[in-house]
Order: sequence, then structure tokens, then C-alpha cells
Amino acid sequence: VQSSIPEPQREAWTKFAPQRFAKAEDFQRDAVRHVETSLARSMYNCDEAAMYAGTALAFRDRLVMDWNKTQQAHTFADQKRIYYLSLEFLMGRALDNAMLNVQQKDVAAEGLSGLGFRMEDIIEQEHDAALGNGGLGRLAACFLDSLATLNYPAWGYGLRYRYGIFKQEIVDGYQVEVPDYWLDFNPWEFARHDVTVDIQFYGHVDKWQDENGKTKCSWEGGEIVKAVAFDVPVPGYGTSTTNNLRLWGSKAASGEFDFQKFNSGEYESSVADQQRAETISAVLYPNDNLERGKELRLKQQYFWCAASLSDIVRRFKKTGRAWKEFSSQTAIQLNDTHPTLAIPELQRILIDIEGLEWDEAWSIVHQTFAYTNHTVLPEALEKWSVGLMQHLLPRHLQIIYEINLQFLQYVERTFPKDRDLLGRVSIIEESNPKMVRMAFLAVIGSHKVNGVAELHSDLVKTTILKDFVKVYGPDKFTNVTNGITPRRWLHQANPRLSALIASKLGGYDFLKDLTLLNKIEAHVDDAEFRKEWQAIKLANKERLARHVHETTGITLNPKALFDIQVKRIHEYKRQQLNIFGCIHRYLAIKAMSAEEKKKVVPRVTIFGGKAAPGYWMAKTVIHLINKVGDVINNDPEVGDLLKVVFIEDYNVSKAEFLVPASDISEHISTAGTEASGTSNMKFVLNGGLIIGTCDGANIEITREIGENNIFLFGNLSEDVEELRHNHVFGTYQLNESLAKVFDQIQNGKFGDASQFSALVNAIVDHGDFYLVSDDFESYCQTQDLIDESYKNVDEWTTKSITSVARMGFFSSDRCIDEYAEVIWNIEPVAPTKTDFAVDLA
Ligand code: CJB
Repeated sequence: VQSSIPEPQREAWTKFAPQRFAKAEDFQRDAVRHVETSLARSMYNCDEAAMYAGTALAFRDRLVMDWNKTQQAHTFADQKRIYYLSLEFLMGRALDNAMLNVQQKDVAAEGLSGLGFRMEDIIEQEHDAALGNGGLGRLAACFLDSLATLNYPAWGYGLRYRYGIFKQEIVDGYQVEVPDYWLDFNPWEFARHDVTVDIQFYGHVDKWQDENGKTKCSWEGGEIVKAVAFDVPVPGYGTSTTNNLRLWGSKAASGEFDFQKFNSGEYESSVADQQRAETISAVLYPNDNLERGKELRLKQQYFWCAASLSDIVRRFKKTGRAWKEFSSQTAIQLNDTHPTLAIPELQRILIDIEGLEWDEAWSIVHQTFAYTNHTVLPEALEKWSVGLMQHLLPRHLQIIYEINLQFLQYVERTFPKDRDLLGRVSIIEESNPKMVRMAFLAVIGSHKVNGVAELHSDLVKTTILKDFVKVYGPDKFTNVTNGITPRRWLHQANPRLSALIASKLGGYDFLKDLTLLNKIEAHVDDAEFRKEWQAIKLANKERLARHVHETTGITLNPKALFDIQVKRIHEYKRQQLNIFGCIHRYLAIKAMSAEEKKKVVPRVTIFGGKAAPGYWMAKTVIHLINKVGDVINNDPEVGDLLKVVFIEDYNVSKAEFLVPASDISEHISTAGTEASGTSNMKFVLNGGLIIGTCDGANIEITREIGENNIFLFGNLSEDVEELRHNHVFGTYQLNESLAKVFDQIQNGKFGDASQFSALVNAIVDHGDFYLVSDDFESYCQTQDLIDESYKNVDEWTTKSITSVARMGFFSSDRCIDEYAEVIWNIEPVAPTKTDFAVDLA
């Protein structure tokens, strides 16, 4: 391609292609040009929003150049690629990240200042890209950052939701959901109206014999919806590699509206068809760790899987390779079971359309896919009714039945004496109605299955997938402990800490190799270093206190111990344990003499997180937190000794200023329920200590940083089952301190007690499934220990520095390298500097 372009033309292209900003003026030229010409604004009406747009477009120009080159280089390299299929990408803001990753933020800040703007205000203008619920979606976003940074030839595939996760407002202490329409100005996406795929739904299967007497099937009839590609550049840090995130939007197959219908006078119904098609990519389902079998959700899943696979197969076919090479050129990672339909879809493409034999096709499919499990909670495991699948995807259901038949025949041959095993591992659950178990299909159709932290990966093998370990042996199952990108979660969120670390390590190499952090341990006794370390934490707390004051009117003492729990609200994550603990602390303060009060370590407890709109119990927890806050924050006897704050609308950009401001953060799930957690890693990386249960990645964090540097409490996962059994059948006694907390709630101390009765009854009458009572004593004692420890500033600072130094393992770069080696078998492609035109299709 390169050599086919005559030299003079190539010269002209190269000469006029946008370059890096050598100085602030270069940035200003581009930003001003975009404000003037792309936005049709001028110096006289350029507000912060317009300057954000000008800045974003100026940086976008740079990203696009690298993006084009990267895609071309990956095409030339013709190496194996990894496709990451995720229904959620919780990206947050892009501008700050882009400026830092291309290492041009300082130039832009200087340029903006010369134009009369402050960098912080410009960054604040951007709407979060909130195409995810929580940990699972944010993990996908961290992975994209690492894949690009490590120069892997990778694409993300997702859905372009018109509405991301809802915005949360708190009204009278209750959560109210407001739609998140985020697309009115999004400079980061490129609509590829020429890259479309027709997606079929419903219809029926035709069966016939071909000329050789072979039975053939084809999926006929039904309706067609068009998938349109929207591409988002994903820049790596300190490399020209810029990968692609392709998000699919849905449109009516007939284009704007059906002209035949239109011309025959059916204007309204042609517009209705259009709207119905667009509904598929309209909204992100707002559930975290919960699946509800809604038809539209299944439609979303198939729409996205089919569009992505068609794209992947098309790209492979352009290389002219034989099908048997597909899986050595293509790895597809299934982020949870949401994309499991990609398995029968690839099988369908190979046998019905490409004419391969079943066995040959199945071996390609099975070598291509790998599946990541993110939860063992039963309510989160996806199942779809056979009836719904028959209706929506009749050919896929047939293929799933065939996959199941062959699998069960194998199991029967291998374990002829274990008749029950067949029912236990069947993809089809023989319930009424019959259900398709997606996790089983994902396991059978993949060559590797991984959990996301050591304990979780063990639990996967001993609980939900136990029988599959028997069938396949243990080698199919592996662990890849989650990680986070240090670019966003240290360098971007906490620039001053990042700079302090860089000053000791002689540069920012640690952002690419986080294990280098261990070198700061040598400075743990350096007085200047420690002073600056403490000053940074205080400044971050002051910034958070300002935010709280501006948004709630509550005044916080920045010297108090800041205790933060931010994550989705869920019974298993146990925000109820935290708020009951706050009430317990409040009662203790109320009972103190003036002398005793002097010894109390002032504490600020901050909560944030969304409840799924239909999750009533989680909404009740939010309500209780807000009501408790109202009472405590206005009690003059308490003053600064305790404040309880709920931060509205927790999202990625809020996490970026909350995480660096914590002294303690809470990761207190019932042991065995939180697969990994990733915010635990973010908080520790920013010098906060944690209080946590022996669950998920807390266990590995403890191993890395040392048990003196973490506050663990509570029952162990191996004891949970027996404790639960005891609650229901044994002589179980409610913890006494907790009983006193409940008395206060029931006496109406925090408003109408009936509002909170379900929360109390879940523990008192309904078996306390999440073991709040069992862990309460240990939780409160550990909180007291934290107070004592915090009094000793020197000791606390040492713990903080030591912990950060030992967090290198939790970089998502380490995690991606593990996937690349153990699961995907892919190699990086050297980033290129050449300039030539590109074909992104
Ligand atoms: N996770 O965010 C979700 N949603 C789900 O439906 C299932 C799991 C979370 O995935 C994270 C990334 O692996 C884990 O760290 C977290 O523990 C898990 O709850």
C-alpha cells in the first residue's frame, strides 16, 4: 500500500499531517481554530464548554493520527489479535487521560492559561462516558488502557448506549433516577456509517439436503436491524499505539424510515419501526450482580455479538487465510456470560454460511473463545428461557442443543456410572420453564475459564463449576487476579503523589512498570518525603471537604479520619454493616463525658454508590444512611467527632477525587461474595489503608503489603455456610451492640421506623444471610483499632508509604500480560512512526 503512493503525494501528506504540540502556541493554534471553525464560536462567546470542545478536538486530531498508524501497523503485522467483548465499558472522562497518555498535558495547561482558562475547569466540562454499572465495566476500561500501553493488537467491542447508567439524585434521603443522556456532544467517537451489519431476529429454520445429500440448515425470515459502528480511539501511555473501541448502535434496516411504507401512507408506523430498532442500543441495564431475563436484554446481547463476530470474521477473511488458522489469528475474551451467544453464532457462521463440517467448526470455536467469570452469586448467573430463545434465535437454540448433546454424550462415555452428573452439567436446566444456563455454555465453548482473584477462582472450581472440573480436569480453569491502570488511578487522580514518587525514582517509569514502586520503601524514613506525603493526603482531603461543603452544606474537618465506602449498593457489600457501625459510634459518643470526648479521633464516614432502580433493599440502605447523617450531623453534642455524608451520583470522575482523599476505605463484603473488588487496589495505591474482610483481592493485597498494614476482620469464607445454617436452625443470638442500634432505629430516632423495618428484619427474622450480626463485634473492634493506630501519625505514615511501595502487582498491565501469555497467546506489535493513509473498516 505504502509504495503504491507516488513520492510527491506522500510528501504532501506527511508535511501537512498534524504533529505533536512542540509548544503551548501549537496547542493554542489548534484549539482556537476548532473553537472558531468546528464550533463557529469566537473569542467573545467562548465559554468553558466551548474551550473544552476546542481542547478535546485539538487532542483528538493527535489521537487520530496515531490511531490510523496503529491500525495500519496491525494490519501489516498480521499477528494474532485479541477482541475483548464486554457489554460494559465504564470509561469516565477521556480528555485528561488523553493529554496524560500522550504526555502533553503541561503544554495544554500553559496554552489554556494563555487563553484565559484553567485546566481544572476545562476538564470538569466533560460528561463521563458511563457505559457500565461498576467493577466489571471499569475493569474493561482499565484493560483497554493496558492493552494499548503494552502495544497489544486489541479491539474492544461493546454497545453504544444512548443512555448510560442513570444519574442519581438524592431527594429527601431517597434515590431518584434521572436519565443520563450523554451524547449531545461527544468528540471522542467516530460514526462509521459505512461500517454496518444486518442483524436478524425471529424467523424460522429451513432444513434441506444439498447435492451431496448432506443436511443443511438456514435461518430465514424474521426481521432485520442494522448495526452501525462507532469507533473510539484508546491511546496507550507513552506509546503511539492507539487501539480501537468499536461500539455498535442500532438503526432500522431500511435507513431513516421505510420508504415503501411511507409512500403508501403509513408514515407513523414507519417511524415506529425506526424507533423500535433504535431501542436495542438505547439503554444500559442498570443492574450490578443481578440478571433479570428481559427480552430486550437478550436482543442487545445477540445484536452486539452478531455485529462483532461479523466484523471479526470479515477482517480475518481479508487476510486470505484458511479457516483452520482462525484461532491462531483470533482470540476472543468473553467478559462474563453476557457475550456467550458469540459461541453458537460463530458455529452458525462456520457451518451454515461458510460450509464447514460441525467438528472442524467446533474445534475452531472452542480454541478461539475464553471466558471470565466475575461472580458466584446465584442471582447474577444468567439463564434464558428456552421458549424466549426459540422465538428470538431459533437457529441458535438448535445449535445450543447440538452442542449440549455432543457434550453430554462425551460425559456419559467418560463417567458412565454417574447418571446424575448429566443433569448437573447439562446446558439445559430441566425446570419449568426450561432454561439455558449461559455459564455452562460459556465453559463448554471456551478453551480457558478464569476467575478474577485467587479465592474467587477457587470458589468457582469448588462451587458453581465443580462438576466441570471433574469433566475437564483442573487445567482448563485458571486465575487472573484483577488489576487497575496506574495511569488513571495514580497519575491522573493524584498528580502530586505521582510527582513525589517520580522525584524519588528519577522519573515516571513506574507508570509503565508498577513494580518499580518498591523502590520508595527505601525512603520510608526520609523526613522531607514523609512530610510531603502527609501534606498531599491533607490537600486531597481538603479538596473533598470543599466538594462536600459546596454540594451538601456540611462542613468537614480535614484533619478528621476520612473513612470512605464507595461502590454499588448491595446487601453482599454490606453498606448496612457500615451504617449500623456509625450508629453504634454515635451512641458511644452520646454516652461520653466531656473528658472522654477529648480522646476521640474525629471521623468522617463517606458513602457513595447507586442502587439498581428495582433493588428495594439497597434503596432502603441509601435512605437510612441519609437519615442517620441528618441526625448525627446536626447533633451539637457530637460536633466534629462524627459526620456521615452520602455523595450523590458516584461515578468514575467522582472516584478520581474521592480515592486520593481517604485514610481508610471499607471493603467489607461477606467472605466469599466479592469476586475481587478493584477499588480496594485504587485506595491502597493512593496511600489509604483499608478495613476489609478476607474476601476477593483483599487477601492478595494483604499478602503483598503485609498483614500489619491492613485491618482485617470477620468470619472466613469457609465458615459462612455453617454460620448461615446456624441462623436458620441453631440457637442464634443477635449481637448485643447491634441490638442497641436496632432499638434506636425502631424507636424512630432516624425517622419513621417502618421505613427501615425490612433492613432490620432481614437480620433479626430472616436468617441474616450476609452475616451482619456475626461480624458486627469484630467490625467495631477493628474500627477502634484503627482509631488508635491513626493517633500515631508516624506509624500511620509508615504503613501508608509501605503499602503503596508494595502495590506493584495490582497494575492491570501485569494482569493483561498474564491473559496474553496464559490465555490468548498473543504478542505485542512494535509501535510505528511511519505516516500513511489507513483503512479502519
Ligand atoms: N462484577 O461489577 C460486576 N458486575 C457483575 O455483574 C458481576 C461482577 C464485579 O466484577 C469486578 C471485576 O472483576 C469484581 O472486581 C467484583 O468483585 C465483581 O462484583
